Amino acid sequence: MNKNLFEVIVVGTMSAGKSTMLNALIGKELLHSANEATTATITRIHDKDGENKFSGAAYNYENELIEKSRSIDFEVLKHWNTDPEIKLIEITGDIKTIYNTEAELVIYDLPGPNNSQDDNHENLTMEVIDNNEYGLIFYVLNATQIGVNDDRSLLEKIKNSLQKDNHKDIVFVLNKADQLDEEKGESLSAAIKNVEKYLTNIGFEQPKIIATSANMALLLQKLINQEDLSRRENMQISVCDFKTLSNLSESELLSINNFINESCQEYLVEENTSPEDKRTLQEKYYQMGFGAICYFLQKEINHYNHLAAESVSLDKLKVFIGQLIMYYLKKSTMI
Ligand SMILES: Nc1nc2c(ncn2[C@@H]2O[C@H](COP(=O)(O)OP(=O)(O)OP(=O)(O)O)[C@@H](O)[C@H]2O)c(=O)[nH]1
Ligand SMILES: [Mg+2]
Repeated sequence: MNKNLFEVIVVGTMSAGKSTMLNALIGKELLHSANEATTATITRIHDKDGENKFSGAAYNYENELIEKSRSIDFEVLKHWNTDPEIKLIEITGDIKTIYNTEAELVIYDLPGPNNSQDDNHENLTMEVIDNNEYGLIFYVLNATQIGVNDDRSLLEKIKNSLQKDNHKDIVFVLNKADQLDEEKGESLSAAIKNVEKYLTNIGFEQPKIIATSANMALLLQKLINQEDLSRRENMQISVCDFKTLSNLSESELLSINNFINESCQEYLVEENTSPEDKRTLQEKYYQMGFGAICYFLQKEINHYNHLAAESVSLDKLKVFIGQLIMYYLKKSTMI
């Protein structure tokens, strides 16, 4: 196991919104998302604090580097993602929503396993989940298609893998909650209860379920970063009155609220922006479920940072004891 590696794995059925959720987390429309089987390759995103651009590299099935770019954008990634020769894309940049000091943080965007373009997707997904590194899995479900997509066998495999000595936790994200029509009887709380029942039946005990709308969260991030929105996007965000729900406990919700309050503090002191606006947008982003998503991510990374820091000081202690023994050995042979 690599001591410094912490993996965030985003997995789920085809078109559930995995790439969109990652874009909303990165705060940039980088990964290709569309309303059909879209992600065809594995993308690994490396978080490197302080980088002001995302750079990238693409590898073929023989693990040979075939393309490279110092400044990567949506178009380049879209092109690489549809290139049948490319199996793996590595990108590096600063993911500003996450603070990590010790971890080599890697985020995986995986293709939907029921993507008929490639039978191998489920195996690839399980390889990443089984690899025994520290990490967190976000399993994305489509709120409008509960029970339609047959992801039971994949969920069973994941549950079995997590039962072994696997260092990963799982959080379920019920995406596209904005598409439920409460007035037509499509209630979000009922959808959460359904998913909870579905997951408990498979064997997940007290699964954490967070409802969200990844594409609305992405639009909010674009506004926070002062990017221009298209006319359609402006319309979408102006009519969005989506309020999220989860099945989290009172104490978890309290911790999440504290996390949101602390995270929003920085906007009060930031210069050259209109602080109220940014703070309001950031709060909206968090209230859309991304507060809980960022909280769980940050909590795991903090715990991991602590572990990594302990193991670093343990290593230092070992070196020190070794040096001490050498010193006394030398001294005794001198006498
Ligand atoms: N209404 C709504 N649409 C969404 C949401 N999240 C994603 N979408 C849309 O759903 C479609 C699929 O999103 P992707 O992010 O490509 O889904 P994916 O899970 O990465 O798909 P694959 O990689 O092909 O498995 C896109 O058209 C998105 O714009 C959401 O929260 N609400
Ligand atoms: Mg995708």
